[in-house]
Amino acid sequence: MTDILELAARIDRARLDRVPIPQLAEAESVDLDASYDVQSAGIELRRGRGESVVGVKLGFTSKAKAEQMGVSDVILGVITDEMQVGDGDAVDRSRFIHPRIEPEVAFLLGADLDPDAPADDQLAAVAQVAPALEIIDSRYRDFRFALEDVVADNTSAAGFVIGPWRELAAVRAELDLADLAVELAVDGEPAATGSTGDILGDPLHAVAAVVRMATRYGVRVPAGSIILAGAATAAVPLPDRPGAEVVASVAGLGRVSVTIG
Ligand code: OOG
Repeated sequence: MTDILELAARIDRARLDRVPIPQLAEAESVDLDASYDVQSAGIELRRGRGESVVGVKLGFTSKAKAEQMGVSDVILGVITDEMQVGDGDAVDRSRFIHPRIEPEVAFLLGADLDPDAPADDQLAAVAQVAPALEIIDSRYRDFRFALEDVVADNTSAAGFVIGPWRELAAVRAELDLADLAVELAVDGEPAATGSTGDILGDPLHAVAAVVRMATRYGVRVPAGSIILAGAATAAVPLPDRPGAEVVASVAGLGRVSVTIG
């Protein structure tokens, strides 16, 4: 039988020690359900140290990301308060192993997600929207993994930055959320470009995907949760020069930035 707690502890130790480990799926029989159990056991370890869960993230919602990593299914991870970096603040790069950064769209829930409600009513639970940055950092050697590995590793979640929130209804009255240009810039130079439409065809589709996966894998997503809808472009390495600035801009929504401390 797969030892869920042992695998969770192994990944947790890799993260804390910043020493990458071999993929699990190579040596152990870990199926996708077991991987989500490992992820959840890892989150319990973090909660035991005082971290709070603040939301969820999706991964591999864009073709660019799925192709970059050679993986095809959408995956769900959990984000905690310890991962959040303030907009414009410095992030300590030495916390990570081989971090990458990607531009995203984030949603804030004003109500609980109701798995039994029709898709349109689920959207009504979303109160606000913001441009966001996600820092990912695989705990596996060479940033290489199978789907089961990356799910067990909490979908490489490592950090996130949320830009200015705006009321979703006001934004939708003004803009087509499925067709906004996205740019990731490092020190003012474009590093990746895409469109919000690259996120599941429309980042709002992330809400139904979260409902489906959270129900299936027993993840709670209450009012007040943040949803990171997934990257719009491939990820780029987090620069390692102190003072370097990374900015994500989403046309019409605004910008969000982080500097390397
Ligand atoms: C997994 C996380 C992918 C996204 O937005 O596609 C992800 C990884 O690439 O390490 O967060």
